Amino acid sequence: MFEGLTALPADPILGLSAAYQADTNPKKIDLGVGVYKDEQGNTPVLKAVKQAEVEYHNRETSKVYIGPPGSAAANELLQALIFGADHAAVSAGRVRTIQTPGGCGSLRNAAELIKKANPSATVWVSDPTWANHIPLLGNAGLAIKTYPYYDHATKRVNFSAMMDTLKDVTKGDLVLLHGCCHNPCGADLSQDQWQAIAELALQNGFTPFIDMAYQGFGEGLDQDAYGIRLLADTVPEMIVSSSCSKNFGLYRERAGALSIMYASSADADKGQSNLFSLVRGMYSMPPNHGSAIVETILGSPNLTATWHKELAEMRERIKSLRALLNQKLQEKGAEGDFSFIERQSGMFSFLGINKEQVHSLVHDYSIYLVDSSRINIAGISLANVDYLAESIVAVLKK
Ligand code: PLP
Ligand code: TYF
Repeated sequence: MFEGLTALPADPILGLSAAYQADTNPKKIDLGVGVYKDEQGNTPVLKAVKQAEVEYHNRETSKVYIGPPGSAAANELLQALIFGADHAAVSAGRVRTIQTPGGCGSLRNAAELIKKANPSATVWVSDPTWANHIPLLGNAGLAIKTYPYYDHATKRVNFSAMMDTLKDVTKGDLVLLHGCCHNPCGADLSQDQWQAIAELALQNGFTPFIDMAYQGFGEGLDQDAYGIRLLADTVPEMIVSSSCSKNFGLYRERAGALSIMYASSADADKGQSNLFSLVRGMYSMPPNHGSAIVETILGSPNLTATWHKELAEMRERIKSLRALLNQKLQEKGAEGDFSFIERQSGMFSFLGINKEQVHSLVHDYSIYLVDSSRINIAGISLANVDYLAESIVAVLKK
């Protein structure tokens, strides 16, 4: 039966890791897959996670099934992290959270629920957006359209073009927004822009759908949730897909959550029962370990303090690397203005070079990045930044 299948290309982002591993050039630099790295190029387990794992190991008495929504305590703690402690919608029982296999599992669950609630819904995604949004939402059968977002010329959000498209989006459709640290472009919405979107959503009736994969990597845990909390104060319904992969460094444990704010607690009860049914039809129940570690950290003031410190270190390292790359490019005489790298936030920015220049960086300089010229800032280090800047300056002349 399988002879009729045709071979498909691999994930272009994950594929870069294998090419990087196989490269024997001692100067090689990996700016591909978006995982945090320290100065040595490692992605260590956070201290808060290691300590929580010991505590959890000692406390765990059973491996019995966890159930479709996962841990109620973990879900409640994540609600507070995302919406803020004591948000009115949470207190009113209008926000319901389920534990999911990573942020990806959350996005896919959301897509399935949207499809069930409104089979003809269109999800509007930013141009550009994270490549995986297309299969995660589209494979559930949802129609996907794009709204203008990043202006490659100004290196900023083209907000007037964005709003000009979104003004025609109406009730029954959804607008997917990156909560912070836009992947791939690094250009985020200002507070005024969030306000304008919240007002438009309220006026037109479309449902905001927020992908929050980098809370704490931009300006801070609360600052990065500004848009979500403003929307939650303004609109009747919204969806939040969140991931613990980056901010807790739990990547392979697949810890994420789907939080839906419903118009009423009666709608919330119905929505939850549908989600449980969808989860049953896909994977029955989520993995436990990653979310149990998150629950252990967020449930302990000491571990939370350790985590906040480690998260701040990751955030500050990325910010300082942004400034450093801009400075080194200037010093080495790069043609053009790269100050946008310093201005943007989170793990990613586009270098803004063409595909041939990207290929030259990969093949001639062993600097690995995706074709779009997106770089993972965390892959830069004090040890490699000079070589990186010199190589970029060289390919800019091509
Ligand atoms: N959304 C965005 C924009 C991402 O960059 C990621 C990935 O890292 C995710 C969602 C989901 O990540 P995960 O499924 O690993 O939690
Ligand atoms: O964009 C990135 O690099 C991260 C990691 O299928 C990632 O979000 C990349 C590809 C993928 C899953 C995660």
